Amino acid sequence: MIELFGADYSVYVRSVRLALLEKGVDYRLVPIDVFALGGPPEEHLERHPFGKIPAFRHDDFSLYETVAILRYIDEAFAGLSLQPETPKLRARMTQILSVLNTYAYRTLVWDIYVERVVKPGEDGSADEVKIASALGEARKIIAALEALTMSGPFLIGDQLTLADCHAAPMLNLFAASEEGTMLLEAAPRLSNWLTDFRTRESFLATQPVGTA
Ligand SMILES: N[C@@H](CCC(=O)N[C@@H](CS)C(=O)NCC(=O)O)C(=O)O
Repeated sequence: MIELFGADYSVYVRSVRLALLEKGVDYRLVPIDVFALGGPPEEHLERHPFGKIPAFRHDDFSLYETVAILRYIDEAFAGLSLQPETPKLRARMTQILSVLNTYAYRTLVWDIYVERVVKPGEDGSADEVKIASALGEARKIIAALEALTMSGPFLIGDQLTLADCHAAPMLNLFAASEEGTMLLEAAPRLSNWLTDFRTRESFLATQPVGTA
């Protein structure tokens, strides 16, 4: 029995859902609202001491941190392998995962997407200073990811990997901002990969409810 604790709007939760679907592993999404007034529910803090989503449980084995969960899913279950065999390609995949976590998430999702797309829709206004000061870093991130994107249908060439599962939800949100559209135009390999990935069954099946 697999339980994934989180919310469908979360890019990190979606990465895990993509890996589960691509592996063909059944799971139950248990809704957790980490942004609730008063903070994450007390019982969630026992699963995840930092109060983030996702958290994961397979029978009596509990885990948090998305990359650890992604690797576990790939290694604990049969099905398509989502990690390259060779040391060099495996290192490239890990490098992309690390760039996404360390640099991309905060800048692309919070500093740009949330400010430009989410806040105005909530009757707030975008923090233009925050967006403007994130743009240089965003340009660097997109250029780095473009340089790491290999030729072929996936980020690591011919093999669908955990890097695709983790990158697609984040870049999909970033692309919804005008800054994202503009920066992705200068990254043709990455843009083509994103356009193709958006048509995958797993991606369509994990669309957050209420979004197109
Ligand atoms: N290092 C965590 C990051 C997860 C994360 O930041 N999740 C976001 C949602 S996409 C979250 O829980 N945010 C709540 C908060 O920051 O309070 C991981 O790899 O799983």
